[in-house]
Amino acid sequence: MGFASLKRDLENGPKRSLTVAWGLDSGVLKACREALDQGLLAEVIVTGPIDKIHAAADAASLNLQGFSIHPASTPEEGATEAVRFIREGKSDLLMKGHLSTSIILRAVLNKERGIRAQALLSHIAALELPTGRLALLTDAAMNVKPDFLQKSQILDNAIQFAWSIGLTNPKVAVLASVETVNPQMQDTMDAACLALMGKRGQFSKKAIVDGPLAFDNAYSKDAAVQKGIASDVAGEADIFMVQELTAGNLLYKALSYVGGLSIAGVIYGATCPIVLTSRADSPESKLNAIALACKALSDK
Ligand code: COD
Repeated sequence: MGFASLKRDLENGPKRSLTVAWGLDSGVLKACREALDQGLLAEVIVTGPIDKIHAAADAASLNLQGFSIHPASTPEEGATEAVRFIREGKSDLLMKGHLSTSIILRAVLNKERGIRAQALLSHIAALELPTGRLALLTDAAMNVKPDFLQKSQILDNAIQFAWSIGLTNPKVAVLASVETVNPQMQDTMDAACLALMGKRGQFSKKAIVDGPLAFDNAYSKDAAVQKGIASDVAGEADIFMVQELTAGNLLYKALSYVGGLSIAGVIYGATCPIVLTSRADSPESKLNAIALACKALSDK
């Protein structure tokens, strides 16, 4: 399954309502227009200054039929109001507009007015590999230096998410810089413990977890064979888990810019998936991220 077949699968499913927080970004509005036109969405609510949202739409020659604009005068207010639409059940999906990631995440995490569902929220990106299948990468954008408990929660979120988009019984590679356990490298110890948790069935859904694996032997069966590594996951990983944000973010951007892969990301663990795109993402990538979030809702 690649992004094209993921979008095709959604054609006959329910059309969702999506709310964009501080949506004065032509690229985001364009992706929403496309998602409405392709029948993924039934409506788009946008928070922010009405005149600037119209100006962003005009700059991209977009018509705003199917959009409703809810006024907000600061990014913080735009984020809080957008989260309120989700909390009150008036909209199904949340999307980041032209505001910093931490502002929308703080509104989502707010203890009284937020929309947390799981103990930990985490970022999950879907990558279309050169073979055409989707794999997930986590966490490249939310949890900076997770401790072991948080790593296990990040992995649990990714396993649940994989099942929700149809990657059942996912194979997980917990990445480190080497594939052997080295007591001087905490990441290798944590990866081995996560793999053992997988073997003991300690995650909320079934998965085959192996680690530590270096990226070469996680990605390529040949590389694993040449190093003499016997692994059910090598070359077939559905989930690549990194162990800190910097590593994940570098990998995400290298795969996108150097590797040319299509990548789309969401935050998982709130009451709905949150579409998180960056300004530099292509319109296609933004549309893929909306489709990914719709797909994650499709088992609900
Ligand atoms: N899941 C659930 N609760 C969380 C999480 C999480 N991932 N992170 C923090 N919390 C809770 C804490 O337990 C606490 O109760 C409250 O939220 C505030 O926690 P702080 O003080 O650590 O959080 P903040 O507000 O300083 O920062 C939280 C952010 C998510 C905003 C922060 O971790 C962050 O900025 N992450 C990186 C986001 C980013 O810039 N990504 C872009 C990289 S491309």
